[in-house]
Amino acid sequence: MTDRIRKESFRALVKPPEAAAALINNGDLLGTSGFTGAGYPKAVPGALAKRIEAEQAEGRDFKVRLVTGASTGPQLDGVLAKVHGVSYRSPFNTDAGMRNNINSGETEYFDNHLGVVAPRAVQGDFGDFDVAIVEAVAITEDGGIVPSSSVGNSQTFLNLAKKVIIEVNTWQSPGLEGMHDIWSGNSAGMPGRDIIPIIKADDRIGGFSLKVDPSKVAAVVYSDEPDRNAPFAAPDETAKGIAGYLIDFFEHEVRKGRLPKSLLPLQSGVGNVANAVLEGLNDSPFENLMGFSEVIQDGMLKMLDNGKMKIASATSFSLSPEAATEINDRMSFFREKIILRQQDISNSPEVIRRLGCIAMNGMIEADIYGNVNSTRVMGTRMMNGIGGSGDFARNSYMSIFLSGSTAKNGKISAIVPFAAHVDHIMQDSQIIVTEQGLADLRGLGPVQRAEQVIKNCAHPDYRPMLEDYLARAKKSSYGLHTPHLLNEALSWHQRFVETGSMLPA
Ligand code: 0RQ
Repeated sequence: MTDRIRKESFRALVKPPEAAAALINNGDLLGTSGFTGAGYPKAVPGALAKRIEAEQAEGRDFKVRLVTGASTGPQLDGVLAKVHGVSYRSPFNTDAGMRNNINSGETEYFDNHLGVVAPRAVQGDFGDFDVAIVEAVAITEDGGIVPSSSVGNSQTFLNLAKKVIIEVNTWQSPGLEGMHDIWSGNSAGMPGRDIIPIIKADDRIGGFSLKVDPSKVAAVVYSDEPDRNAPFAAPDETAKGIAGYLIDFFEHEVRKGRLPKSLLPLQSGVGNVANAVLEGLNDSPFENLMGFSEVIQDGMLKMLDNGKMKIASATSFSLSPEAATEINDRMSFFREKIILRQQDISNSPEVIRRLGCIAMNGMIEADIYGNVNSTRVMGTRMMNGIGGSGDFARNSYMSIFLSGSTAKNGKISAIVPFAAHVDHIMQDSQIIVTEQGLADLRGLGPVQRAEQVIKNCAHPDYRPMLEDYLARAKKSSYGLHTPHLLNEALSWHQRFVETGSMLPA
C-alpha cells in the first residue's frame, strides 16, 4: 500500500468499493476519468451498479448522470447501462449496451467535441458536479494523483466536484508515473485564458500528477482490473487500399514541396482503418514522424518502437491486449517517447492550429459535396459520437476523412447524395479516401467537389446512380451553386430503412 499511496493521510481513507459507492446519491452528476477504454474507474462503478439494482428492486428510482473523458469500458458504461442506471451521458460512448439505451431514448446523450468538455464544464453547461471518480496508478507524498492510462478531463472534474473518490488500480503499471504532462495554466475560465505554450508536439509544459484539495477526498479504493483493450483486426483489403492511396498522396505532397519529409504531426482516429493507415506508414519512406493526437494505438506504438516516429503526444492509450502487455513490460523505453496530456490540451484548437496537424478520421458517410457524417446512422441512430474528429478536422493543416466506399456488405453506400446528418461541413473536409480512390477537394467549388468525390470515391455499384443524381440536379435544382433534388436527397436512406438496402430492387 505504501508504494501506491505515498501520502499517509490518504491511506486512512481506503474503503471497499461498496462504501465508496454509498457516497453517491440518486440524480448525482458524476465526472469520471476514462478515455477510449483506458484509465476509467472499475471497482466503484461495479459496486454502484449493484447498489442501483438493489434500490430498483425495492421500488426506488436510482439513476446518475455521467460525464467522462470519452468512451470507457464494460466495468463502467457496460455495468451502468445494464442496470439502466444512467439518465444523462456525455461526451462519447462506444459501449453497445449504453448505445442501445441511448438509441431507445432512455438515456439522454449529448455527444460533444472532446476538446471543449472541460471548458464547458467550467462554464457550468453540465450543472454542478457532485462526485469525481478518478483512476490513478499512485498517490504521491504530497497528495498528487498520478493518472493511469489516460488523462481526459480528470483535472477539471477534481477541481469542480464536491466529493472525490480515487481508485488506485494495481493492474496499471507504476511505470506510468512520469509519462503525463499536467498543465496548471488556465485554458477554461474567462476572462484571462492563458496561451497554451506548446510550440512543438514534444513540448512538456506541466508536472506529472493531478492536483486535488485533500479535504474533498472522501474515499480511496483499490482495484486490480485491466482496461478494455480490444484486439485490432488485421487490416483487410479495404483498409489496405485506403492506406495505400493515402500514402501515395503524402509522397506526392512531399515531392511537390507542400509537406516536409517528416510530414506534420499526425492525428489518427481509432478503429481498424486508422490503424491500417498507421501500419502503412511503417513501411513508408517518411522519417522522424511526430504524433499529436488524442489516442495512441498499436500502429503508433510500433512506429515509436522502430524509430519511425520520434514522439507521440495524446491524452490516452487505445491498445490491443498484446500492445498493452508490451508497453507495460518496456515502460522505461516508452515513457521517454510518449506524453499524455489533459484532453483540452491534446485537442486544443489553438495548439492543433499552431502545430499544423494532419487529421485522419473515419466517417459513416460523406455526401457528394464532402459534408461528413461521423455519428448518426441513417441520420437518427447514434453510433459513437463526434469525439475529437471536429477538434482536429476544423483546425488541422490538412483534414482527411477515410471509409470503405460501402458498409453492411454493399447494402449501404458511404457516398450519398445528401448526408443524413452533418458533423463536418464541406469546408472542414479537404481529402476523402475510400478503397476506390482519393478525392483532393482543396480549393474546389461544390460542383467540382461532387465530380471528384463521385469519380474517385464512390463504389461502382453506386457511382452511376450518383452521376445521374448530379446530372439531373444540375438541370432542375432551385439553385445551381450546390445542386440538389430536394425530394430525392435523402431517398437512399429512406430506401435502406424500408428495404434494407440503398440499392433499388
Ligand atoms: O459497424 O461493427 O456493427 O459492423 O460502423 O465501421 O468500417 O469498422 O470503421 O471503425 O473506422 O468506424 C465513423 C464509426 C467508423 C468511427 C466510425 C458501421 C460499420 C461498423 C464501424 P459494425 P468501420 P471505423 C478519434 C476521432 C467518430 C469519432 C472520431 C467514429 C461500424 O470512425 O466513431 O472520429 N468516428 N473520433 O458497419 C451504417 C454507414 C456506415 C456504417 C460504417 N455508412 N452506415 N453503418 N458503418 N459506415 C477517436 C475519438 O474521438 C475517441
